[in-house]
Amino acid sequence: MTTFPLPAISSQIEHRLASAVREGLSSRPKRLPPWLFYDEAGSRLFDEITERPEYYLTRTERGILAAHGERIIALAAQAAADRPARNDPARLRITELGAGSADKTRLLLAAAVARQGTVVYEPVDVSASALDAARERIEREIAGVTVFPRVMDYSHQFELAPTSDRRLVLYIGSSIGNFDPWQAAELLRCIRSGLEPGDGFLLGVDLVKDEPTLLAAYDDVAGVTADFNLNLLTRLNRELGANFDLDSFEHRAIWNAPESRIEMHLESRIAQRVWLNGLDLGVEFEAGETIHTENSYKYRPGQAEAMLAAAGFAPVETWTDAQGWFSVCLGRVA
Ligand code: AVI
Repeated sequence: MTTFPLPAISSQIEHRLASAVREGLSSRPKRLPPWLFYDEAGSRLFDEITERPEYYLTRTERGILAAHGERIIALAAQAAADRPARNDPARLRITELGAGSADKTRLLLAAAVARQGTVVYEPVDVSASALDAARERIEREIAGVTVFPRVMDYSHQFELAPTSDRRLVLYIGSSIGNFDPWQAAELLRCIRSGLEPGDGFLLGVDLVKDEPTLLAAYDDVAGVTADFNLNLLTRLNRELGANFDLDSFEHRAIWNAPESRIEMHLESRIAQRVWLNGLDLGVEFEAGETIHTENSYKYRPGQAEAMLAAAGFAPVETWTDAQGWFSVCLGRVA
């Protein structure tokens, strides 16, 4: 076997990546997990996607938070009638799963600062560099916010430092939609178990709508989503010494109505064999065969509240845009 020098990445991530790719490309049908999208280039491409006119999700959710941010903060801070507040008056701290660009979060942070003068913001992410960037940007841009970043893989374990504040945990941006229903249920239960009575949880979900609108959001005319999907192969070429020829793969977005999800695939245009040096693995593709790279579930009205209730949250209020495209639901730990 030829040895291939892998670039220096943390051994934990290297191991996780190697085993996910080996397992996914050896499966039938072939698949790769969506967390592989988010290397530096992929994170930048995702930010670009959120600015494409076809990707209605970000601006629709932002509109909901702009219209209802103050009420969301007020409800989250409100002491549950049957439970004493842990401090008086209840101070909120805002915890966000996935640091992202925090563009929409600033609406809630500003509402919290307006209500209580200052606020602690805890972005949670696996990437320390994403958290550093979030801290630097938010402390510079929003007066009154103190950022305590937490490096954590919240999909596996959710443990936060005890606080006398009431927490509002944000899981917005339709991120829950990238998990299969059983994984989503498990994740919500895991989050719930890390919270205390009276704490709030804000979930942003994308709703089912007409197929052309859904498909366009995941196959924009400028090709940014295609680049985002194909960048995954660039990452495997770089980090696992693979020889994927990007021109021989094509981005595909499919609406799977029975499963209520958009699927993203990478379709091989030709019959070919790809070699992954770092895994000492050869992978055969038939012409037209795909690698399934992402699911993005879309929900029906009422489904998000049912998911919250099943995980042990009492649904408090739901806000939806005028077109009925996106919902933000607040739940509270009973
Ligand atoms: C991060 N996640 C919620 C996005 C979504 O819409 O499922 C990822 C994405 N994939 C393609 N476009 C955006």
